[in-house]
Amino acid sequence: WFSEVKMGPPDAILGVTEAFKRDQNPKKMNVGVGAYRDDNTKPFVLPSVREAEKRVLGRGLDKEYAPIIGFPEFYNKAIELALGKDSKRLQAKHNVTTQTISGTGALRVGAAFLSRFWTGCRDVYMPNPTWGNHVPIFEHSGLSVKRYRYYNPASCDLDFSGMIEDLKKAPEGAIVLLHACAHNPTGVDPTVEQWREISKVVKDRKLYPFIDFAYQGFASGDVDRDAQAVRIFEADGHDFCLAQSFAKNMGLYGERAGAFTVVCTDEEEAARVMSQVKIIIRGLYSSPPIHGARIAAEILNSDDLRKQWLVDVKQMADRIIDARCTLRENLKKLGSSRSWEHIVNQIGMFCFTGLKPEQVTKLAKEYSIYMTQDGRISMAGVSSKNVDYLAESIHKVTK
Ligand code: PLP
Ligand code: TYF
Repeated sequence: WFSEVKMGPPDAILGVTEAFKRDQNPKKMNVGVGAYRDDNTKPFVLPSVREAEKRVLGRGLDKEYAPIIGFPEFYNKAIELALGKDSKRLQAKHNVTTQTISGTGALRVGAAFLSRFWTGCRDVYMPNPTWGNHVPIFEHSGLSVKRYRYYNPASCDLDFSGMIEDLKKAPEGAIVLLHACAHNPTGVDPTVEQWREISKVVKDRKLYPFIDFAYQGFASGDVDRDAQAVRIFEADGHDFCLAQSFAKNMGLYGERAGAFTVVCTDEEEAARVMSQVKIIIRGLYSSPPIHGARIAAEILNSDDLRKQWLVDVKQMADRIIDARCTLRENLKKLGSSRSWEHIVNQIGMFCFTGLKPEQVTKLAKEYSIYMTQDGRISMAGVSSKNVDYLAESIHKVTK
């Protein structure tokens, strides 16, 4: 039956882990996938998550199906975390919020909803570059992927004028995908002033914002500060879609806890949109997984756990910032003639090194250091124990 099916390529990001696993070198490093590691490069379960899980298990809950849209104790707190307690749109009940299968699920449900109901243009404008999975998520839903300029490799910084120019040229009614903070893969975010201008252009050009918020807390260590862009869009009166993930900021990767929101024009529209989002989810996977959402809800609803969690998030963000500084310092000490300032200027989980594909290949082949082909390093995989080796190896391939 499937004799015509061609072999597909391995995933650009997850394929890196597969290659890493096959390598026998004891010095090998996996700085491919964006998953936080502790200073011993071991997966890290947040203390707040451990405690929340204990409390959840202590309740002896059953394993019944969750409702189609998940648990309200989870999704109501999730959207409040993004928009803030004082959000006017939440108070006015303009939001349609559902639990989803992590951030990917939120994007996929959103893409399916827009594909079915969006009456504007079917183009989705994404930053160049963007998270690799954004493209198939929207294409699988039948929308057409376009790009806006985002990163300037010459300056290792935001190409803000290019971005604004491209957004101004986008057709009226197009969808525009924005990374709320800690842009993946570049680690480069617009400033607050730039966000205000982006918001204005999106409004003037009648574009529809879809905001991907996968790293709340990971950019600055402060969940409210990282929400500034989203809150600017709310304050400017946009209607928009929002995808949230608790994979990174709660370290709940495999638990798949996320949320999807449509901020609607009014409560009546929200009721109609909710009915259709439910129909879409039912047809895709019926209902979301329960355990991760229970843990996240436990944290977000208890004062003590929430406090602990904010400390945990800050600790992860700070360790990454430290690792950036050490990597840059080491490269300087080794006498690298290149400027590695961007390593410390970029934020969030990733560093877009500017390494060329052949240098990336050499690092994997000769030094057993595995990163994505675009030269992205997951800083979360860098520790005080392997940072010297990483710096030396990068120096050797960039001499
Ligand atoms: N969006 C971006 C930009 C990401 O980097 C990720 C994960 O790496 C996600 C969404 C969604 O991840 P998950 O489905 O694990 O929540
Ligand atoms: O490192 C990244 O950019 C992501 C991480 O189910 C990831 O691709 C890995 C697995 C997954 C979702 C996201």
